[in-house]
Amino acid sequence: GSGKFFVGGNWKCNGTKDSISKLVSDLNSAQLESDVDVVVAPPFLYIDQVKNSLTDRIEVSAQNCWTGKGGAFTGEIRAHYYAMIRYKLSSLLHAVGFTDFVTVTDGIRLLSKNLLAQTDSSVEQVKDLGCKWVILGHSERRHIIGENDEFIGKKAAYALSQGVGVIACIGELLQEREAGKTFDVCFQQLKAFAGSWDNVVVAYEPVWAIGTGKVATPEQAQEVHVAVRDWLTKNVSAEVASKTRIIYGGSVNGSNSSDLAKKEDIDGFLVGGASLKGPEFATIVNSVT
Ligand code: G2H
Repeated sequence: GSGKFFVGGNWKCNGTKDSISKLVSDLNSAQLESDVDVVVAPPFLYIDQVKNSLTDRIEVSAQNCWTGKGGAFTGEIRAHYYAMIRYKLSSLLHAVGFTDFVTVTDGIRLLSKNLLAQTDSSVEQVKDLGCKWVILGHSERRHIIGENDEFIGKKAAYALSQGVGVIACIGELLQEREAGKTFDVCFQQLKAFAGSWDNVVVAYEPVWAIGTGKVATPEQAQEVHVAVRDWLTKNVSAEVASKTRIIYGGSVNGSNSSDLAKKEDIDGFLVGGASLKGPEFATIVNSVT
């Protein structure tokens, strides 16, 4: 493997003040192997609570961020995006002759259905809360919310420019795997993270393994991790390829993590469901070999 083992817990949109306080106290009392970078990514609304109660041993990550600074966007966690989309769509609707308020508003709602469901927070705020990392390109954002490589690439470049590390997620859909396109898809997605690689951890998360209980076999994961490392060698540098952590995500749990961790190119995990249970998450952290 490369560098220090890295395990991230992606809590996604789960938890309450109470359940998060329990999880934090379980994590605080867990015995964690010292040679592992451990990071958790709470929902935005709970980052401050977590940051104020969690041991410094564990770093905190945001689950998303915006491509620039915040500003005048009442009620939004995200910054510019909402306003930009509204502005573009309303100009478009005006241009094609819809001018009354209700039609324009409904039109915007319809056209921007997915885009408006975003919760991008400014990188400055993410940093201010004490987050060292941000998860970008997660398949739930790509495939449910509709984020594309270009947009993800901009977010990554901005986060890195502000000194926030990026957990860069890539991974193929089942039909892409079955069509033999796994490497192509992953390379395409990697390309979007072009730029500085110093503060990037690549998370390979095959979409068919996410939240499905259908974990990739150690061999399947290893095969893609090797391909990612080769891609880095050819397209960035041998040094970056050997230093960059490539972690696996998708239905990792306390029972399958140690077999995966034995593989040469699996440098850690991004854990969803199983990261909501402190003791199980600790088991995964401690599967470092
Ligand atoms: C993949 C993973 C964490 P889970 O999304 O990012 O989630 O472990 O629930 O499959």
